[in-house]
Amino acid sequence: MLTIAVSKGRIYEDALPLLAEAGIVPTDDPKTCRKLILSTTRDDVQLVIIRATDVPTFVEYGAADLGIAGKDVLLEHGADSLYEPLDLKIACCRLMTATRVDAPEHKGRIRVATKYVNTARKYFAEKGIQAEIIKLYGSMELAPLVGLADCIVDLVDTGSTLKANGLVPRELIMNISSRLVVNKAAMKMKNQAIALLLEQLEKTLSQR
Ligand code: PRT
Ligand code: MG
Repeated sequence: MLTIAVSKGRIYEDALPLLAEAGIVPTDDPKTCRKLILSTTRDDVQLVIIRATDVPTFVEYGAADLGIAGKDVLLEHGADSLYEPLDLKIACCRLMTATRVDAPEHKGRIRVATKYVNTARKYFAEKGIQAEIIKLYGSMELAPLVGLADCIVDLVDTGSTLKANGLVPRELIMNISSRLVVNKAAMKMKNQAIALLLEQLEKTLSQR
C-alpha cells in the first residue's frame, strides 16, 4: 500500500487531475466527507488528508510514503529529511516581503510578522538586515496596519489580498510551487511502486 499525504484546499484541487493521470481517483470528496483516509480507485494507493504544514512531518516519520507540499512549507520545515524528486508546478505563487504603501525606507532593525519564521530569519540574515521576527498563524496583512510589524513575509498570488489592505509587495524571496516529497525509507522499501508513480507523474507533467 502507498499512502500519499495531501492537504485539503488548493493543493488538493490542483493535484487531483495529476493523480487521475496515474489512475488514482479518490472514492470520496474531502470537501463533503469527514474521512481523513480516502481510498482510491487503485487498491494499492490511499490518501491521507491533513493540514498543509503537517505534510512534511507525516512523510518524514513514514506515516505517509509520499506527500504533496508547497515549497514554502518545505523550506520552513527544513526538508533535508525528505526526498523531493518532482516539482509538480501546481499551486504556484511567490513568497514575498510586503509593507504599507506609505512605509518609510527602513533604517536599522525592523520587525517582521510572518508564519515563515525560519525562512524569514534566514532571508534577512543573508541580506545583513537586523530583523525581529514575530510569529503569526494567519492574517499577516493586519500586522503593519496596527503597528505590530514594519513588514510581512507572506505568499502572494494575484496581489489582491495585499492591495485590499493597503500593502504592496516589495521583494521576491522565492517562487513557490508544490513538490512531491518521498519518505527516505519508503523510497528503498517500496521502490518499484514509487518509481512507477514518479514515472507516470513525470510523463503527465512533460505533456502539460
Ligand atoms: O488554510 P489552512 O490554514 O488549512 O492551511 P494553508 O493556508 O497552509 O493551506 P492552503 O491550502 O491555503 O495553502 C496551501 C499551499 O498553497 C501553500 O503552502 C502554498 O504552497 C500554496 N499557495 C498557492 C497559496 C497561495 N497560492 C495563496 N495565494 N497559499 C496561500 N495563499 C494565500 C496567501 O497566504 C494570502 O493570504 O492567498 C493570499 C494571497 O493571494 P492573492 O491572490 O490575494 O495574492
Ligand atoms: Mg490557507
